[in-house]
Amino acid sequence: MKKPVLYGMDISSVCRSVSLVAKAIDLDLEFVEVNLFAGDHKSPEFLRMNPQHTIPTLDDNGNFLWDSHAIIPYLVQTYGRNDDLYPQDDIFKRARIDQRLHFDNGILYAQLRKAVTPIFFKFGTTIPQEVIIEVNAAYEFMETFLKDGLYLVGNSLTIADLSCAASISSLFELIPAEVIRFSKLHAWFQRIRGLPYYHEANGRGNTKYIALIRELREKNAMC
Ligand SMILES: N[C@@H](CCC(=O)N[C@@H](CS)C(=O)NCC(=O)O)C(=O)O
Repeated sequence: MKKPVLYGMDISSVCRSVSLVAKAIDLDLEFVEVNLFAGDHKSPEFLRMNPQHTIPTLDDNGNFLWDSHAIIPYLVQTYGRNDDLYPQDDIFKRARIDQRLHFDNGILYAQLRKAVTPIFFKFGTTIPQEVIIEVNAAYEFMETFLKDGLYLVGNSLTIADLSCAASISSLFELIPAEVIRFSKLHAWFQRIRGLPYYHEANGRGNTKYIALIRELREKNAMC
């Protein structure tokens, strides 16, 4: 059996969330860079794996899977030494984790895309006001999720935290969250940042991502 291969880019939040989970379960993934700017994801070889041409895409010995929110539970269930990050027997806890994964995909990641699309593709320099409003509403929801526990589902780290943290790390840089209003959210994020593998799996790529956005904003302002 070969080790699973992750196709992606380290600047992409949804790829970083898979890297966070892989590190959390101590899984040795092979990482293959797919340069979206060069169109690698539209090559016939890539389209054979993932006709939807998105990263991250996983190749687990010829089983191809895409969407980070499907890849992450798959990796924990297949390669995790235990089910702490995604419990099998506590069906309701697992359902709440799934809900947070959908929250990440449908709200956090969706808004992050809306925030950066004008900058990447439309020579924009600012983040649309409606996105700022939606993201603040999402911060508010997360503050509520954290009302009764240290993590997004209860008092232990789960894949919901790792998935949302990758999006939040980028959103916090682009749309800062007020510290007093969102104190639980900030404390939670500090907890995630304290994980020994955080920097390698997410922090480094996020810094590159934010630097790229800053550079593009400056360039677009000169157009
Ligand atoms: N919900 C998906 C989003 C995947 C996605 O849209 N990835 C972007 C990069 S961050 C992409 O591959 N875009 C290229 C394309 O859609 O052609 C996930 O969580 O994996």
